[in-house]
Amino acid sequence: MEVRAAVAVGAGKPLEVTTVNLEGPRAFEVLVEIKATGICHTDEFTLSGADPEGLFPAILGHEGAGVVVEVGKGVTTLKPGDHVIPLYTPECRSCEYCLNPKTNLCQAIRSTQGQGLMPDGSSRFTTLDGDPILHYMGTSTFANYTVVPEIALAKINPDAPFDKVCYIGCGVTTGIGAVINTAKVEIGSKAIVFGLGGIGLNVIQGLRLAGADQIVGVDLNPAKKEMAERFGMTDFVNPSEVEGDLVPYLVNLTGGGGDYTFDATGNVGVMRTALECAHKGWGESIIIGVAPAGAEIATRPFQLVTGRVWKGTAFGGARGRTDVPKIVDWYMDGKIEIDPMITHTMPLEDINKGFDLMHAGESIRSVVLY
Ligand code: NAD
Ligand code: DAO
Ligand code: ZN
Repeated sequence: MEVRAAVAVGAGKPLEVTTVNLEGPRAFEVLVEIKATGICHTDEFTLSGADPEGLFPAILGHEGAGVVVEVGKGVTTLKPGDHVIPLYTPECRSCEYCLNPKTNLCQAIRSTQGQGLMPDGSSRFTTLDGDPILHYMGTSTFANYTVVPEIALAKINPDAPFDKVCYIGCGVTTGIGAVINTAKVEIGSKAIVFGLGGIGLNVIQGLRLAGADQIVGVDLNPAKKEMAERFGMTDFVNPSEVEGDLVPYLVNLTGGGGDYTFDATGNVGVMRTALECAHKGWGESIIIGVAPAGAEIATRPFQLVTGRVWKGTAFGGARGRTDVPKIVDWYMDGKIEIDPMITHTMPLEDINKGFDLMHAGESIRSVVLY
């Protein structure tokens, strides 16, 4: 079938909105009509060429929501009409990783997904001339129809609005999950969050949900303060306004350091600061941000010897088919908020404007509506 898609034709080039061919689902695959998709910093990371795994031409997008149109042979858990969120971290429930409660990094289709291919090693997308176009993160939600493996689809409440819950496909789950699944924050904790963008704001609302007492937000952009306060931030720090070293300032502000600190910037210097302002003896620092290719983190080992812990998290430690439907229900029950974070919407034809808004620091989330 012919579908409309925004194709990433090369690093640093704008997406080209065009018509492409999409082959139907093969065995254990599902054709999904995408109704809405968020534009995440990670799409920008790949499009910019900074992503060492970035491949072109490809159809990017990993924060979508839509409806099942057709299922391939062998699909048993989904049927046409089901509402779904595609998962860039699948959950096969049978690989060595899925069977280990310590991780959410299902490896069932990891190698082909990383190559921009479906699990059988081929692509379903081609140009109208028949040249292959690669998938991205197993999801390719910058197309109005996409084919996704069954194990990479979470079935969700059919009453949930696509234009809001698409954000649960990455930002919401990553931020809230980092607090609940990775850090396992306790009631009364003190926390410091670096970067108050689409991920950091969700870390903040996760901390509020977990009952943290003090939630310090750190961002160079003062325009981020108001929204972060709305989601539960208790103190705002702009590093450019702090005289002297930021670490002792934050340690003093939190009465000894954060019980939990989070990097949601992707800057390795910030990651070091986040580790070092975690509380001596027990503070844990969680890396969420994805750093540029080749970047390395550093600290003095004595920081760890004296009890600080460095951790990382992917997709908030969530097991998508199990956890994403629950997070959609939390939204439907009013336990978490999403609407104010969707600051801009646009048709697919204007998707490059969504990237421009991100570059200008003007949006939290832009959502493409099909
Ligand atoms: P964003 O651009 O919306 O937000 C980043 C924020 O960090 C901005 O508000 C910016 O002003 C602030 N910032 C930048 N440099 C800073 C500094 N030196 N000190 C303080 N604040 C600074 O990005 P986002 O969508 O929130 O994503 C954040 C990071 O998380 C990115 O690196 C992204 O790739 C990554 N990410 C990781 C996962 C995961 O599973 N681990 C999932 C999605 C996104
Ligand atoms: O299992 O090796 C693996 C792949 C893990 C991918 C995790 C991706 C999380 C970070 C990228 C940000 C996604 C938007
Ligand atoms: Zn698995």
